[in-house]
Amino acid sequence: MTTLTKNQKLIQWVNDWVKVMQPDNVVWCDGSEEENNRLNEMMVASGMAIKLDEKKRPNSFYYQSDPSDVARVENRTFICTEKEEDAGPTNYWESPAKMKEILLAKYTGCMKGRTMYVIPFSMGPLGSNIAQIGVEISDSPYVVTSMRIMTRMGKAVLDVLGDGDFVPCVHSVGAPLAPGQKDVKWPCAPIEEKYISHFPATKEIWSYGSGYGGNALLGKKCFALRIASYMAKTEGWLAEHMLILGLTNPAGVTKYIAAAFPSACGKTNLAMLIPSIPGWTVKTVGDDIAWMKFGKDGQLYAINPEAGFFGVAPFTSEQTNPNALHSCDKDTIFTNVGLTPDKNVWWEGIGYDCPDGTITWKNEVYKAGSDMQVAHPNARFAAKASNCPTIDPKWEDPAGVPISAILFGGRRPSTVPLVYEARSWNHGTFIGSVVGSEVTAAAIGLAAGVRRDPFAMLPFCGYNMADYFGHWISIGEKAPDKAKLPKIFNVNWFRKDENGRWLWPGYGDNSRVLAWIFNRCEGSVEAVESPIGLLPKAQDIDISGLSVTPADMTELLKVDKNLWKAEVDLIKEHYARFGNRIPAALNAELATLEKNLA
Ligand code: O2Y
Ligand code: MN
Repeated sequence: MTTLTKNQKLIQWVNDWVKVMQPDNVVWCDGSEEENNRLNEMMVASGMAIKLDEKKRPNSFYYQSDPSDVARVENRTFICTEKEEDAGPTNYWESPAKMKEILLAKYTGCMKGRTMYVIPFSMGPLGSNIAQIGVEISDSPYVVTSMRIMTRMGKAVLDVLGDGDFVPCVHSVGAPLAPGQKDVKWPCAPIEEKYISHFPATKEIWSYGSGYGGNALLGKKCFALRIASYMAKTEGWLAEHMLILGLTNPAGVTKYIAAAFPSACGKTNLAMLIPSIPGWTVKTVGDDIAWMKFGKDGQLYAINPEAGFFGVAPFTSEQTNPNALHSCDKDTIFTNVGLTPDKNVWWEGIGYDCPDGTITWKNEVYKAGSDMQVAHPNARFAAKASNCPTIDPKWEDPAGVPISAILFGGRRPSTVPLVYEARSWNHGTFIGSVVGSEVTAAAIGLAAGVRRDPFAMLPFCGYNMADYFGHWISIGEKAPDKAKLPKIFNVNWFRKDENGRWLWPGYGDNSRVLAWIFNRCEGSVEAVESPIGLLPKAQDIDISGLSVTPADMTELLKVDKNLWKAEVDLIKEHYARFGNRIPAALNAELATLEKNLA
């Protein structure tokens, strides 16, 4: 076994887990192309992977997961703190000792018949003072090749790590092989045996039983959000579920914007948006996660800790998001999409008919014209950020990019205007704390209403969410230069009229709202006070060439006091979940809103 490092703590940690997990082999991953090719060839030979047509999709591979292992599993995701209240009411909790006892039993002998891969990775550009290093051990070669896309992975990371500290990430698919036992295509454990466990106090991640996405690629949701959010609280920075984009105006001035939205709000589409207004451009720094720290100049700087996009394939098309589509032209791992007879990929909403004979994600043969589902709704591509046509020139800048504005938003068919600006950092924190999307009962099998997803962090906050709100307040208090704090806005692309007609076209036309936000940051446009915050004057949002009428604009920017009074009641219900842990500053913001509506 070549350890590739002299870091004694790391070598000892790996050796300890080798004793527990009893793999047949241990491989330290160097991240090289040769290693990647070797693993791909091995997975193709074993039947786990299919190589796509080299001319149509160079260096790209196709996978079908086990039908029970298709997404993050929130009810099997745990925050393990000594006191349950420190995990808070929005997380599944177990005590660290009990969870470690359960998992040590499961991990014992769990890699028999398999290889343990040691995967050093950096979240963020190597050597950036905002970046962090982790090491994942895993018995999944798919995890290795995926981590090579999603993070900076391999020997170079160990060189930067030296004797330093790393976040230890333990992963097994939980399917040991008896001598002579033939492996399955996608090994994993049954759902009730999966555990995605986080130990924030000791910065550890222990994942067992799933080989899919956020459950297995531990740098992403587990480290970059759940563990990092706790680190950020203790160290005074921000780890957020936010895209980062660079917006350039016709005069060539660029401002960077971070934005948090619950799922199904078009986050990746916004990150890669093609503006419909002449002269404006959007470049992509990241589509999912932002880590932000104050720079020496007092400005908040953000990096994208990831190196790839783990995007939802269905409904990604030339029409909805050509930049995401072309990010996966090559070097991509596709999971649970359709495999066409000419060894290409297909998914619902790709923009053309599915070829007869395509293999579905469930390995069935698609009959043209039938209503068979071809791709799983959570089918994914893992594509290199560097292959994105709109990647920002500063996306790998170790210093990060200066953030001028932070956006929140959800799917709100009524009540919430197209855009409004917070009056202050605390008011913006209040807006983030009440983010939510309206859901119909049928959509999620729950009661219809607003499903709150504060800061879009509901499944990703590694500690009590009310304390996380408090951390946001304290960032505003401790800011080295309060005048340089980003401005905070709420956007809502999803307003409908009383007949259920969308009032705003969305997609590239969202650039018209971004332009107003840009101009607010520059101080070149005025806003008007309202009970909920600062609103645009209708004439300051460019709707030229759109079918949006002045009456639509009035509706889009309307604040209906009665609807907002009902919203206040819903916010009180939402806050009540957190008892007396809600920061006083947020209760004060709620009281101000109520007073403004009286
Ligand atoms: O289902 C998964 O494991 C992936 S979830 C995901 C992937 C990329 C970006 N965001 C998410 C999310 O759930 O927010
Ligand atoms: Mn996400």
